[in-house]
Amino acid sequence: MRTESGQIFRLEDYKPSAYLIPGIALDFALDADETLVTARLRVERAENAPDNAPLELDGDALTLEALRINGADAPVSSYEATPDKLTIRKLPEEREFELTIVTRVLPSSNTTLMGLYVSSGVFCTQCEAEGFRRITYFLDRPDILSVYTVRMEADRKAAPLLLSNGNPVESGALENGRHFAVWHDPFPKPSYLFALVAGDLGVVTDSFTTASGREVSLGIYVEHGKEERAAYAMDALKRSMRWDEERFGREYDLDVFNIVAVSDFNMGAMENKGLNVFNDKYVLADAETATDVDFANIEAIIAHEYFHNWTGNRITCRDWFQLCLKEGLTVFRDHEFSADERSRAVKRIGEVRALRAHQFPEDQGPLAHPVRPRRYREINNFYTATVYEKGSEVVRMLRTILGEEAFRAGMDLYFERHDGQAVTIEDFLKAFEDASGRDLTQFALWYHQAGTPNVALSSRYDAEAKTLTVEIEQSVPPTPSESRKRLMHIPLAFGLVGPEGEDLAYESAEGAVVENGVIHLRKRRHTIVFKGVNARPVFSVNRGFSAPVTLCSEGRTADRLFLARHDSDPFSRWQALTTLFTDTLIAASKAVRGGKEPAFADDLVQLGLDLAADATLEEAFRALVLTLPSEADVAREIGHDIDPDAIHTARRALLETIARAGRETFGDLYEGLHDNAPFSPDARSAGRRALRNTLLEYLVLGEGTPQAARRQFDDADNMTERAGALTILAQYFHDTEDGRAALAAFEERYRDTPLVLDKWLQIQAMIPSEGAVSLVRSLMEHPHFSLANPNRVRALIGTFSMANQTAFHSADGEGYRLVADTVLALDGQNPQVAARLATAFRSWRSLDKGRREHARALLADMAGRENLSRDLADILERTLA
Ligand code: 0A1
Ligand code: ZN
Repeated sequence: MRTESGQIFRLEDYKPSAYLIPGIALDFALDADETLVTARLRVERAENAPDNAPLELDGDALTLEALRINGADAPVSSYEATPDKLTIRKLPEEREFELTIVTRVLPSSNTTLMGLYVSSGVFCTQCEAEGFRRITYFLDRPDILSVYTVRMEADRKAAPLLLSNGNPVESGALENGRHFAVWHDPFPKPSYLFALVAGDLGVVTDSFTTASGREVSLGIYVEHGKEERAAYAMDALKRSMRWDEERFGREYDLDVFNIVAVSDFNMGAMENKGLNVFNDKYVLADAETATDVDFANIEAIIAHEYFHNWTGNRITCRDWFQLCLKEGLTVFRDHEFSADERSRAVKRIGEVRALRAHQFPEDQGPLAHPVRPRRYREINNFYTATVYEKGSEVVRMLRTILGEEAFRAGMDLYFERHDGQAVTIEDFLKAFEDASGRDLTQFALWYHQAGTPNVALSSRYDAEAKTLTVEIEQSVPPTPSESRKRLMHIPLAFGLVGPEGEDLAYESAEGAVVENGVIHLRKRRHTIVFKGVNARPVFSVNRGFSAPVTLCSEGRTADRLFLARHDSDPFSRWQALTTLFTDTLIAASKAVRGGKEPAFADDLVQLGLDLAADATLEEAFRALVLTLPSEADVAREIGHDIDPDAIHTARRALLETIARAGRETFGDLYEGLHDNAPFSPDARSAGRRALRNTLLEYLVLGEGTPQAARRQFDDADNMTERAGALTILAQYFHDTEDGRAALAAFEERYRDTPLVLDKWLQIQAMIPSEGAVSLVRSLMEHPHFSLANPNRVRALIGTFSMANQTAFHSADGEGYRLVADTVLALDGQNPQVAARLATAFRSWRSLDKGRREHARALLADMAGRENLSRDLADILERTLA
């Protein structure tokens, strides 16, 4: 494990490397206990580099076995090797030379899941961001691009399959039951994209013919017996490959494309060139074991990793500060893919909900950082919602500002200009400036400045003059180490909604640049006068969530009720309703705290019922309409002195109010949605199931008995409906016979299906009862649970900390203690996952005084421990600062 180090890396300190490594040949003698790695590096002194610059190679927990320079053993006095660095001071005079480095690594005792490790008997690697240095000493930075040739040998029985990046070259038998394979990747790549997999796995194969007629062999490798569950992933892969050709003109470039699913993985998946490695949760799916959300995630992540082949691999990052260059852009691409494959409106609402749930709290708390950070202590802590999701929003705004055509021209220029390079955000933006002739200087602040901008807005209509005057003001709140903010370029899509719901025309707009339905906010304050507006409109703004801002507009409830029913933009309809629900929940929470009964307006409840029953709307949209803002959503909007118990009580009261009002309608709707068609994971069918599950919760609450949920649980022929029913039984009836029986039946049925048992953990981790902490502690003793597997930890402890507000924030501090204990126990094994779990504390300052004190004490206690990993120390320090 890496030890704590206070070193801070800064963007402005970037220097090109004095040495390059254009080629590397790696040889692995694979053995789970002890693997010997022989790396032959072709090293070149960079032009302009001083002759005598020492060569400093990165390492992490390495043991050097041998070092040769141009084939001869290096004299001991010419170098210095520690587990985390190899410094060679005496080097040949020539500009080019060869280094041979032999290291010894220990795969089976590698619990960090970085570098070379073993997952369920399969050797695999994870090198992003800095895992390659756990395999061999190297210039482990993304601007060092090398052509890789990889030879592996292993026991043939234990590892009949030997995979690496690129194309297969050669394979054959060796003595003692061993065999070997050689792979060659012709595309120069950074070390973080290196991968190797060796083991005994089953496979699903297929092929894809590219637009220019090249045949690509596709393989998805999974545990034996699980091949059928990889069919959907294969289908998603082929659709992704076609889509990237059609939408971005990008073709695949190798003869093979392989995906391997492993069960121990720190993140979702990894885009290694030609050999994507996946968390099996994002590959395996069928009706019996996966929910519709799982299917959608698989489609999105398969696409995401595939799209990285161009945005990330062919064009990569100059340094890790540029992480959003590949991640924000690739998330944008996968969002667009899913929008094209499914319902665009529903997809957009989902994206915005996720952005608000994960990125907004990050941007508004102690861990806030710009989309392109300027400093870091541990890069692994920057795989954040800000870099990924806000990074994607920034690319989306770029498209809104430039328009589809100029955006595509900019992308084409970017691909053409930078193929094979390691570049920066400045290079990216320059391609769009050059392709469109626009100046993006002010827009670039979205990459450089942290914090969620606020936009305040008011409007008035003058019937006589036929003008609508809109006042808009922007402000960006201070964030850690950035107290003064500059004005942003905020593109706000809008419409003037007329009495019949149609968008009203206007003759002219003065006071800001307004083009193609978008207001370009660039100054602090704009007064925009729309002239020639024939009727009083309702101003609909930030349509489609065109800018990731918080909007504060005058609270005209009647206007919101109107927009929710009539706006032509479905996102805005949903947004209007959500704002109404959120405001009413904030008011109700206040009432509860003041000892009063919460009350809800009839017209709002009726609006919810009407939209839910509106057969002209897609079912998935109607399900979203009935999904109230979560407790965390309401807490975030309240923002300070939060009492999660009051929010819970208020939300429950609103659920019950709607349930009572809608009892009959919901019953009919629910029954009407049932069909006997065989299961299909398509978006339309998924939407029907989503609506059924949402209705089921209201039915159960309206009736006050678990019968309907029990029936759905028993009759379900797919996981979406079974897990949906179980969630409701667990939430509301966990201490009754029905709840207990359903949980036990589910456990029994899926005893041997780990990914499904994770759902069982997850569902229980969300139960908002007094006994929640002890239930989770007891589940940690369950044979299925293990701290060594990130999926188990996320399912139980991650869910508890993110989706069980009353229990995590329990007033006695025991929820915090549970998470803190787990974080500390995990840190010695897997610092990355421990650090990520610790981010659950990031909003601690916004809670009420008692909770704040408990959280502060625990954070301080953790931060004071000895031997914390750099990952965890960094998160704790920033959270407390
Ligand atoms: N580049 C991957 C994310 C990723 C990052 C680090 C990892 O190491 C544990 C693994 C995956 C992606 O964006 O999908
Ligand atoms: Zn990615």
